[in-house]
Amino acid sequence: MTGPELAEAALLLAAARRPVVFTGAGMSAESGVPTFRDAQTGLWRRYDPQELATPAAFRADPALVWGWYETRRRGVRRAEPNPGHRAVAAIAARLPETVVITQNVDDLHERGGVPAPVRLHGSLFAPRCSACARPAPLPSDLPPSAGPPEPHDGAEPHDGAESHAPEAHDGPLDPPACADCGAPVRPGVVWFGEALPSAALDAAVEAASGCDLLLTVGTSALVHPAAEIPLVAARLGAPVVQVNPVPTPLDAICAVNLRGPAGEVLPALVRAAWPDDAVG
Ligand code: BJW
Ligand code: ZN
Repeated sequence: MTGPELAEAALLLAAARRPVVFTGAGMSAESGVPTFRDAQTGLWRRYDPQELATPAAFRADPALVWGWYETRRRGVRRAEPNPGHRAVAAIAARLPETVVITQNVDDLHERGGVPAPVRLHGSLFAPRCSACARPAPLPSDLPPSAGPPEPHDGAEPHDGAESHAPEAHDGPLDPPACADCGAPVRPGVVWFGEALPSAALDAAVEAASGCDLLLTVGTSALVHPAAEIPLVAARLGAPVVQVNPVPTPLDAICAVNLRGPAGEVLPALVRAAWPDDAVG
């Protein structure tokens, strides 16, 4: 990728000392992890993610919601960081005051070389009790020995075409019980209507308030309060550079819009910012 926009963004990145990289689901798309608003596949085709990612959905049908997250967690386990994740790590290595803020619940930034991103929406890998909040162990990733999942009310029959052998599970699944109080264990993510972890939100607002560049990557910027992080930076005068194949509500506040996939644009941006470095 080349062009005047890339050159302009590269100048901004090369001049930055305290950049914030703010990421959404598009960051992991080229790793094969579906974005939140992508159409669901397999058994999950008929469900709307916005309706599954709620406390009410979990209360109404814990097996449905737990099974959806287990399917996704296992998908993420099989995924690898893409060149975009590695480019973000290269920025953080070049500029040690970089803060990476992610809305993603996968672990691809960590595996891509950013050890401690600020996580606004939790993690697929930190289940906890839905009643007493005690952290719970992750279920084993071994395929269940009992065979295919039980049919479940309302779910489509599994036609086998999209199964992910040898990990046979892909469907509703009863959550484990808390070892302390027996209540169902829930995914350690932030659902609609729930407060974001205050330490993470505070860290994100502080970083955005003090940054000298905000690079937003792969987010539709539809979900609040996370979507306000780039706005905070812009309001305080930091240039905002966006990487996304399509327009978003952030277009208007961006100094540069780089239309393209993160896995191609970010390595090109790093190479253009520091042509003499062997990174990205
Ligand atoms: C590529 C690409 C490639 C593709 N390269 N790019 C203000 C206004 C309106 C509503 C609200 C408001 N404030 C709060 C609300 C309500 C609500 C909300 O925002 N609703 C909106 C939908 C209207 N917010 C909340 O409920 C939040 N809580 C809250 O406000 O609590 C108040 C409270 C305070 C005190 C006490 C109690 C309560 C919580 C929000 C939690 C969001 N959680 C989720 C689910 C996490 C678990 C899970 O994954 O299942 O987080 S929702 C979902 O959206 C997920 C994501 O992190 C988040 C953002 O999505 P993201 O990352 O932008 O993904 P997509 O799919 O939308 O977009 C992908 C983008 O990538 C696209 O643009 C593509 O083009 C692009 N792309 N390929 C680069 N290769
Ligand atoms: Zn408990």
